[in-house]
Amino acid sequence: MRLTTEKAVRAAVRKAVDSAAVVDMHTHLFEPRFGGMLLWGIDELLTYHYLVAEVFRARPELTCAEFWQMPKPAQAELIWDELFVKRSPVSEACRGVVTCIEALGVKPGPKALAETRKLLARRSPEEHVDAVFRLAGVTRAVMTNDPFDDAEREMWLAGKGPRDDRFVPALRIDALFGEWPAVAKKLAAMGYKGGGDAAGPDARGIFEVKRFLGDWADRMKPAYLAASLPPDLDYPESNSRGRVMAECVLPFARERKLPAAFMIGVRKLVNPELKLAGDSLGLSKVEAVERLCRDWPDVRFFITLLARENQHALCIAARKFRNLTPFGCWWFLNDPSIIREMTAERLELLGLSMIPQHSDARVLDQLIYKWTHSRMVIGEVLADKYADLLAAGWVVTSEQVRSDVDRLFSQNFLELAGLKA
Ligand code: HDL
Ligand code: ZN
Repeated sequence: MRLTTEKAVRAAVRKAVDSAAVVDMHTHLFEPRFGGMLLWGIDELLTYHYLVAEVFRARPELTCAEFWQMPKPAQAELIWDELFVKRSPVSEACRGVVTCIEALGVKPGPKALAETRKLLARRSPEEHVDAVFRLAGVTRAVMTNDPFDDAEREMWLAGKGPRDDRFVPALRIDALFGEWPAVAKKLAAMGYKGGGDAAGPDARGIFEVKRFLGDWADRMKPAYLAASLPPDLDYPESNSRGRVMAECVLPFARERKLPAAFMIGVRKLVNPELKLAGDSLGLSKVEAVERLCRDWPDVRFFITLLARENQHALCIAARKFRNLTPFGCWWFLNDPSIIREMTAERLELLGLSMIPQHSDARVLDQLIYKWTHSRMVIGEVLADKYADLLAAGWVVTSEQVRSDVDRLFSQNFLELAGLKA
């Protein structure tokens, strides 16, 4: 239907965005068959590492050691008291908990922690997956599956069922990019015995890394190969990481037509006491991303960078290389003010050829808030763009808006990853 007024255009965009089925291309969620590895419920929501970093700021005298030795429910109660009762939950991570509680049907307020615990105590993980996927409007969530994690490896080797195909595997390979002697030790413990030295794997080592990747790709059938990498990543590199990248990972990705999803810019554990909350960011080398895309034109790269200052250059790099798809507002960028800025520059420079968001959810319930909040902001930015088009005299129809929005929230990823709709 043709939309002839700005009001009608904005209403159509809002409707399309709020009802779009989402394929979430990067999460840390697990199918219920993985048991306790799937985190869900209010205590997990409150002890999410984003909130842990914030509670230490509210309680400067509380030592990290004291906090970590508290049982999880006590940690949750402390965070609730400091960030939700004594103070208004204005941060994005805190507001997210409020959005979840409200969506789950509990009246937000000082008593909501107890209420939500009571509500969810009656639920099975499977029931909660159904409820949360429905509330979040998510149809599929890509997991982060790390064969170097002992517990997870055992789960995959045991092949416990039943599979829930709303969860899509992704083969996480950060560990391959460490110093080769340590990498070789880990691989040898799994039966992949390759040689090499500090400069990286030798021919046998290269063969064994590719055999490892092949075995796990056969086992997991991943949507892509995934790795989070530090800001100093360069390409090419004459070190262990560079040799594994150029001799193992990228040739394997090309042979198997598997996309590579690289998340670049994390500086691990700048404050080790905070554990998962202790990571920070750094400026990445966008030129390295350009060289990767230039030298491996048959590999699809999904790239997200952690520094706000890298985002414009990443869009320009994507204009130069069609095998580069920027995705998501990752981690410290997943805040309304920055999502707005990143979405506008991506639409202005890349049109609809990008993936505006992923949730990075670690706790199942987070799908609700991460997508509710993102739909709100992305929808506003999109509505501005269609209003501009209308003002320029373009014919805007609700059908075209719907089709465009579906590209952004699901189709782009499904097509580029070669997944069935
Ligand atoms: O490496 C990653 O996948 C990051 O997303 C980290 O998991 C990070 O801790 C995170 O949770 N970001 O949202
Ligand atoms: Zn992540």
